[in-house]
Amino acid sequence: MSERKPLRVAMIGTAFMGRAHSQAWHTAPRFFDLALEPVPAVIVGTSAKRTEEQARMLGWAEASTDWRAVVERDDIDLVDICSPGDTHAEIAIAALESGKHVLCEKPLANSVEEAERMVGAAERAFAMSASIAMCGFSYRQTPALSLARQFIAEGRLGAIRHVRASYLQDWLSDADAPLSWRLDRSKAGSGSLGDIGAHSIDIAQWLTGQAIVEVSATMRTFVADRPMGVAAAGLGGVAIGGAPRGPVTVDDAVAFTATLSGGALGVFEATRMATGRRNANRVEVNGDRGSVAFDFERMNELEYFDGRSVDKRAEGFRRILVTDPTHPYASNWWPTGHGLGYEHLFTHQVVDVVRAVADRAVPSPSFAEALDVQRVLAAVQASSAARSMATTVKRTPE
Ligand code: SOE
Repeated sequence: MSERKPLRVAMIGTAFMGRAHSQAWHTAPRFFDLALEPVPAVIVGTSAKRTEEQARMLGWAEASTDWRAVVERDDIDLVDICSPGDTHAEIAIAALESGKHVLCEKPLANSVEEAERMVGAAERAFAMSASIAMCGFSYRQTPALSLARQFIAEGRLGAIRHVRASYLQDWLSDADAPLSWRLDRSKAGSGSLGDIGAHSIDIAQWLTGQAIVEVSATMRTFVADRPMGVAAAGLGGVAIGGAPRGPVTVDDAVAFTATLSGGALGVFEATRMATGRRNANRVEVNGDRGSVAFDFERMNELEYFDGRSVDKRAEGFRRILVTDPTHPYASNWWPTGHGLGYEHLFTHQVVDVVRAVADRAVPSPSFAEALDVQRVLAAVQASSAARSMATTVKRTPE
């Protein structure tokens, strides 16, 4: 038996993120030296049958359908929120007010107003009981992106001029892919923008240390209605044969330019309709001395260009295989060259959250950092709605 003090976890959500977080709660204490031992205590869902099945499958001691009762229990220390965005504020605030630590999936909320209330609750809880509140922008925990951030902080890239980020998926390319909660504005807040564009916004600000201060955006919904569906293991669910169609109330795609506080120019794109691109979460940063480039579809690699090299004939982007023990998080895994996968991000996220709890430290990404992303999401939506920067291209009349 472990000598470590337990950290008893209740997780809300049984679907994709619930499964990813579950494996992380089990794996993190086996591979990393943690001061506390996470205990997967209660999993909470909406259907009793599915929640009990998932408790058995994913290794949770108990199943419940009553999140309110669970967050008030004295034998729970941390609440992990993996449910749709419209539930985040209510659950997180209730958990923080009853003295729990909180890990909440991204985007933090469905509106700036909700996110502000969550930050207020997090600040009060930290002051009162050192309760921590972290948001799950899990791509920060990719070893290659952590290395990119170290390079930028060390000045290897020099003054940052460009941030180019695109997050491309294709699970909505088929116009008959079913209507899931991710396509319902009242549940998800927005579409590609909040679901995946939020990751790019967070990565851009975190990598460069610069805030996005101005945006000019266009959003598009290509498929206005879709067949009703049922949840399934994949992202989109499964359409019910002959089902009626319901309206899509979010964006399918968004593109925007941005100005960053240090003067860098940002170009962003997010879509779940980039046919053939499965999870191409890409970012490139160019400075006056060097560049880095990353694509999650090759998540173990970071491209790095060192513009100060003396051997000009051999100059070019080099591919760093980010699996050496000197690379972030890598020393706890496999021998050099034996790569990591998507699930490792969540394991690293648990490591970071448990360390913040043990150290009584403000975690990163904090709720305040996630509110900052929320403000950018709101500005992008406002800019697109106002079409403020849209200028019609003048053409010769036919
Ligand atoms: C769906 O587009 C999704 O599951 C996102 O919600 C996640 O944040 C991303 O990591 C993978 O794709």
